[in-house]
Amino acid sequence: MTEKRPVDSADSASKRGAPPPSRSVGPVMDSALLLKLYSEMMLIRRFEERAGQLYGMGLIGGFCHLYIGQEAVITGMMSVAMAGDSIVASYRCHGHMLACGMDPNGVMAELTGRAAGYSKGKGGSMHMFSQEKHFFGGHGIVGAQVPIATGLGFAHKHKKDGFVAVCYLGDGAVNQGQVYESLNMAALWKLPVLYVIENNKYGMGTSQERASAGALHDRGDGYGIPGRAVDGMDVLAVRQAGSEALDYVRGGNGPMILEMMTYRYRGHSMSDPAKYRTRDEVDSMRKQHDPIDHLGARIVEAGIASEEALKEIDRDIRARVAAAADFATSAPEPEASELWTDILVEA
Ligand SMILES: Cc1ncc(C[n+]2csc(CCOP(=O)(O)OP(=O)(O)O)c2C)c(N)n1
Ligand SMILES: [Mg+2]
Repeated sequence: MTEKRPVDSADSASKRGAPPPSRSVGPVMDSALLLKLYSEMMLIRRFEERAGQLYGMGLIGGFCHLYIGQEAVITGMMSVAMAGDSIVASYRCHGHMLACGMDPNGVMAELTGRAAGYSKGKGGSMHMFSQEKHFFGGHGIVGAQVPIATGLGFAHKHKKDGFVAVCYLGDGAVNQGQVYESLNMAALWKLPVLYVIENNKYGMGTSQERASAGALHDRGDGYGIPGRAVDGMDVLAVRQAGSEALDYVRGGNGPMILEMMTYRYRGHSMSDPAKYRTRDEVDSMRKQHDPIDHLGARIVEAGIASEEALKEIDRDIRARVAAAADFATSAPEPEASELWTDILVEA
């Protein structure tokens, strides 16, 4: 429960309103760590590609929002979180679940609506939970995860368990009113909550620049919540900023905001005409900033692994994802009687 994920922690000496100065998160060229980060990002990429294929084949129903392009954010953050920290995300959450350590078979089976899925096939893409991995959804209402994370932060503070709540929200969600009610309470009661804005530049078909005034990481200014922008396409930059921010929040200083500058390559959901951006824009992001290619090149340059070795990792991951897809398409559907379960909890 209190096991720390592989983190190089550092002391936190910041005051509210003054985020800690940059510190190194340890030897950046730690070979095993770099390969682990590479594999974890690749697992999310291949899983999402496969989910997109299954959707196209009609094997996944309802909504499905792919995380392709944004893998460095959750991978870097989870590499510096503690195993008991609570994680809450939006509907673009498959990557978050995998990075939390949830089983790809169970996640894929939920996508295909099978009884072996994390929500017994009744939640689908946007509504999966794992108490064991401290993953609290998966939320289809834009911004709904923010008060939930704030409540989880309240619980961590009340229980004095040393854990924090990490809330992932989109650039579009930042304009929701409930976000500000949450920020106010989190700052007022110094709750251990880290708000991670995944600024992928678009909220459905609306560009963030057209929809939002000011810098998103400054949205906590009025409450004295420090905020910082981070290169969300660079897993090591995410890791470093995440480590510092988690130290700050865990150190009893109250909440903090990180704005991850990232990009989604695929459409908002599976039915997106993509008329709001050019193909050139997407291609140039992929070519110049892809988080997996970028880390792969660093690994090869540093002589940590050859290109062939990286391909081998990819082959293993593809096989693992193919097995998850086979499982998810052959596992039984829920019994009709399940329609009447998990509707109401009587306390
Ligand atoms: C309260 C609410 N309003 C509107 C919607 C419809 N909607 C779904 S996703 C979305 C855009 C959100 O964009 P962002 O927060 O940037 O997240 P991203 O999809 O980019 O990950 C909207 C408006 C919704 N689900 N809930
Ligand atoms: Mg967005």
